[in-house]
Amino acid sequence: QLKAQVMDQAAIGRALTRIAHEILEKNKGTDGLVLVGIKTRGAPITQRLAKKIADIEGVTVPTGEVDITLYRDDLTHKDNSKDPELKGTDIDDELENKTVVLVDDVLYTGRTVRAAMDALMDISRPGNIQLAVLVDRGHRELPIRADFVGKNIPTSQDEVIVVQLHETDNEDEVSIYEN
Ligand code: 3GP
Ligand code: 5GP
Ligand code: MG
Repeated sequence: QLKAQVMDQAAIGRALTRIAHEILEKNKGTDGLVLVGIKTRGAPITQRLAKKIADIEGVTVPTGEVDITLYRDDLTHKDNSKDPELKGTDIDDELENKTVVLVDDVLYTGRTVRAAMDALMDISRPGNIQLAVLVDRGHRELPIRADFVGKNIPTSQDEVIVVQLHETDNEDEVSIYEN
């Protein structure tokens, strides 16, 4: 059941523009920068950030994807007995000593990000891993935080953030639903 629309297309666009600037500011440009999206919706967000960075800086940064699977059939109830695991990656760029910015749509417990970091560090040894998310909904279960946040949306455990992107869902919108 829909409770509230929290970001529209313009708000999502502005948040990602700001994050693109923040990534460039924190890293003093694009040197050694690689953006890695966590599937599914982290991937189009990564491409949007890469495009904004190219528009701002005139440099195309390498991008990649990791596929982290949640072994859960019910997204509304956390199964704490199993952690998310790597399903696949398309990262062929050398990450050795690079600054990798992981990108996801929603940050919740932090377990997906932890799995993504494990996967990256199995491939190579990045010099630095940073995290960008469109939405931080709270409820962390690990000592993980995002370096770049589109919007902090405090939620209860039985609420769900629905992120729709035009690449995957034909429209740009972030809303809160209650089960
Ligand atoms: P995504 O793969 O595009 O990020 O986890 C599978 C999908 O279900 C995710 O899409 C996510 O958007 C959506 N989803 C909605 N609520 C939840 C939730 O509470 N937990 C998880 N893991 N995914 C959720
Ligand atoms: P975590 O592992 O931090 O609990 O969850 C992060 C992953 O689960 C993200 O990839 C995200 O897509 C998904 N996720 C967790 N909670 C939500 C939510 O409320 N809404 C959406 N859209 N995705 C969520
Ligand atoms: Mg996601």
